[in-house]
Amino acid sequence: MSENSRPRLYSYFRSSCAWRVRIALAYKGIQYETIPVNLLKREQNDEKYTKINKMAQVPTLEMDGRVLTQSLAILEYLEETHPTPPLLPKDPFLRARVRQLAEIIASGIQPLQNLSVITKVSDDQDKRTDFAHHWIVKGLDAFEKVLEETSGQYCVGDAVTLADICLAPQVVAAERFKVRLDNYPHIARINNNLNQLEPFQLAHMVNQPDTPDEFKKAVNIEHL
Ligand SMILES: N[C@@H](CCC(=O)N[C@@H](CS)C(=O)NCC(=O)O)C(=O)O
Repeated sequence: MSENSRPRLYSYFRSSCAWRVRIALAYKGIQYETIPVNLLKREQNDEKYTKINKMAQVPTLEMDGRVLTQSLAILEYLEETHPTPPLLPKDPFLRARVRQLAEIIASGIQPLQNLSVITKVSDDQDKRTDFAHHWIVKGLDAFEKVLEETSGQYCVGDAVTLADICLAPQVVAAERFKVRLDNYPHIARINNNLNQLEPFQLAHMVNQPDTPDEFKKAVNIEHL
């Protein structure tokens, strides 16, 4: 890996964590190569891959001759190395608000819907869905309440931030676990606004090199 080569993102089309990084890369106009890691085929556990990602998860980003894991750490790195366009507000309190919202999803929801967690919960698909559903509802209830105070066009005011980057993939995961958005008017409204933006469309799971055909057909990209 040379310092000047194009960044390489180890990604899975439906992974909400890899999806966050895809949005940030697209938002900041950084060209990159996707290296698919098929989570259902357990490619994340391949010995070669766990050498670069000790948690056996996606995403992993190879950039500037170095390797980074953990999506929020990667997002912060991209923000610091490519500050324009920004994904954090200037005001320290609002920056904390953005991180507060991002953490609700990244720590409070996503780990509890993650493949390796729900497969430990039960062999029964319905029980797995119930488990993930419970935690998604708890987290989105809290997220929606914070949005009552912080949101404008997007999660915090009228500029896209890391909170929005966490939200858009989480909404799709919520729908997958049968959580309806009717109870979340702010989340639904903001998600709709985000889906109009090109970086969010480029990063969407239906638009990836490893997206299976049935997922490409399932969503009409023009109406994202
Ligand atoms: N905290 C990590 C979580 C990464 C993570 O859970 N990735 C999921 C996909 S969203 C994964 O690779 N799951 C594979 C598995 O559970 O075996 C991050 O934000 O990058």
